[in-house]
Amino acid sequence: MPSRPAGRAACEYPGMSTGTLITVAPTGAESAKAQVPALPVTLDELVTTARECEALGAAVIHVHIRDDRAEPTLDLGRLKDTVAALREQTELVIQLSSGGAVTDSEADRLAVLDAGPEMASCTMGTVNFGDDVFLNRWEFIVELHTRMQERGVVPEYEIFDLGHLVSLRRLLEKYGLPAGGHVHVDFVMGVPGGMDGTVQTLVAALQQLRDLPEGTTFSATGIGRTTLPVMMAALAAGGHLRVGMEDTLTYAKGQPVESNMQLVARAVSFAQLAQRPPIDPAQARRMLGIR
Ligand code: KMH
Ligand code: ZN
Repeated sequence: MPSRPAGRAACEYPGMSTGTLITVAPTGAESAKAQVPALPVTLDELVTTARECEALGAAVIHVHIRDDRAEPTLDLGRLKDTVAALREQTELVIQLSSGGAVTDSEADRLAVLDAGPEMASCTMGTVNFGDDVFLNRWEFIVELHTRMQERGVVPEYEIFDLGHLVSLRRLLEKYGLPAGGHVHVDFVMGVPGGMDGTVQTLVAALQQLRDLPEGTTFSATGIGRTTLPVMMAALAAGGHLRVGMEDTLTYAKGQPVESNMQLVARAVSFAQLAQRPPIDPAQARRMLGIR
């Protein structure tokens, strides 16, 4: 098993307020392998990426998988194989996407939990998604949340718009805390149709976070050109980071991303500069309430 990379935060959570949780989202469901050859789409590519990102400082992996034609899939057998391989070859917290692609059915998205992840995403509302709609009906959210409670799967609540925080508050008030008792949200900023990726919007989201249970933590990811401002603002606000090729394909103007490792390495550098070094997977599990 990989050992803690140099520069990891040594302190524990809570009281570990200086550490940064880095999540890598290496694949997503939106980009085509033909257009983005560096995208990890096979199980081998995914596991190799995961190992390398863990060695650099990632603690959580947000997983979307692809089929033999590199198309997004929620095939349960493949998901189970993916969870098993990542569990065997890394110590990363495995967070399966229950969002899938905008074309996936609610039934398939709920069945993701049958693959036995320790964590899964749970998007808190519908959002325009470029030319598409990412549909998340209230009844579906409630079903996902309660199934996760029953199975001990810890959610990461995905917030694409400010109203999603209102829904999260309502969800927790009506249906109780998630498995493990800790609330962690991820602000996905800069999606065309969702909240924009600016400091001002992050501040507005943080105001609303105050209405959530004490101790709620957040990470943030800025899509595309909002990657850097969101990363720096999140660090400054005491938040955590999600980076990866699901969200970012351009490293700098005119410079395509070469690999997920490049993005994780940059996040680690920023976190260290901010004197909030990355936490390791064991610390992440304690922070997130994963038993
Ligand atoms: N691919 C998006 C439609 C999630 O992973 O939970 C949904 C998404 C969110 O990426
Ligand atoms: Zn995702």
